[in-house]
Amino acid sequence: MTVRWDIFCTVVDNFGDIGVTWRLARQLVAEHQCAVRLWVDDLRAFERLCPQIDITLCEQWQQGVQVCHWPESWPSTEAADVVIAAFACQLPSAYMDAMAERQTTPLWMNLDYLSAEDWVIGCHGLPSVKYKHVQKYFFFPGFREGTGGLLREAGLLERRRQFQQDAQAQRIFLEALGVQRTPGARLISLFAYENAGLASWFDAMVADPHASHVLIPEGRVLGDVQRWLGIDGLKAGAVHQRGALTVQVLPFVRQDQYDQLLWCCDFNAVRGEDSFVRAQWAGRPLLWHIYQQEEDVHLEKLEAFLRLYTHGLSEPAQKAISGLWRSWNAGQDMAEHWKMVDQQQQELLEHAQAWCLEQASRPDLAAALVKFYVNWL
Ligand code: TRH
Repeated sequence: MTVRWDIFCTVVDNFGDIGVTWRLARQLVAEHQCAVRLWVDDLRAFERLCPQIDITLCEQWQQGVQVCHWPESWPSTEAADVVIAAFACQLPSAYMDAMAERQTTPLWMNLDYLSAEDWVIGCHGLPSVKYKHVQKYFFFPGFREGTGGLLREAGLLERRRQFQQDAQAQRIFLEALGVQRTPGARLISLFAYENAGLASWFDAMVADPHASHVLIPEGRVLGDVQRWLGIDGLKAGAVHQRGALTVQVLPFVRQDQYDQLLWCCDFNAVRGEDSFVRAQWAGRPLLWHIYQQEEDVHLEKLEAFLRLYTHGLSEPAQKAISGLWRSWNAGQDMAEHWKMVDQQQQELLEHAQAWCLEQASRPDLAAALVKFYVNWL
């Protein structure tokens, strides 16, 4: 019998909430034959990643997923067999009643934020609160055994490998985005929040003996790029050159195209949660702009990930990548660390590939959720 899943997503800000739940919903349908309803409160954010979304509809089918606009007044609807509240979002009280009224109690889980901190292993899978007799459980994604793993679709690494070996496919893909790769230049993608360290990084690339071509999908970092270029009204399509650096603004692309963009690049600057994971699957060195939290708790998460990620690197490579990430996240000068990263390029590339394979040797998050459900039954 088909298992029915309801995934609830409130878009707090940015694109991570919908980015993660959309991937998960599709994967549960495609690989686990689940019937999935994805409840989203903000279809406009969704439309940016998936332009096929019709923002006027209450209900629509997209790639096998029933996408429902989370309405202000909740309709009477039956609860599913498995209920996922993404990132601690609050379910409608009428839906919670529907869960409690079901003949068979549903499995209710909170899909948490990704963190490499040690405590995650101890909390993953633990019971959380109860609503009437319905128990909620914590489900933590993560990088280590004992966590829920990372979202990774079947065959992803093989598709990536083929694409990365196919220079023509990459050229066609980039040309469709208006990118003529500067010959010999290192290709870099840049997706970040506002960052005061950007000017020093760009200055370093201008003066670099090695050419760089930076591709920037439209978004929050553009203000800093504009200030650095000394121009206004920067839009998709704009290309500017300063010394050894070419800066190009891209449109915000579809989510699957974003993956391919990461696969094309030699170095990816990413942010938040979902693009951070996808850059790891790209198997290329990366720079993470972590989502800022109150009281700087995000800095602990950054350090926890760095401890894991840099394990096994030589001391110079470890220093280079950690220094670059810390500077970026503090909005500080990037020049010295960028130079060091450049010197450790080969080792960092091999390390990124090894890290990717190590992560891919664990069960993926969708499979882990399904297994959690089967074990719970
Ligand atoms: O947008 P984000 O900053 O999302 C953040 C984080 O998830 C953060 O942890 C969370 O608390 C906050 O949202 C509310 O970064 P993230 O997670 O990388 O999500 C971006 C999504 O956008 C990801 O699915 C990739 C997608 N994307 C595209 O589809 N096209 C693009 O052109 C780009 C740049 C991104």
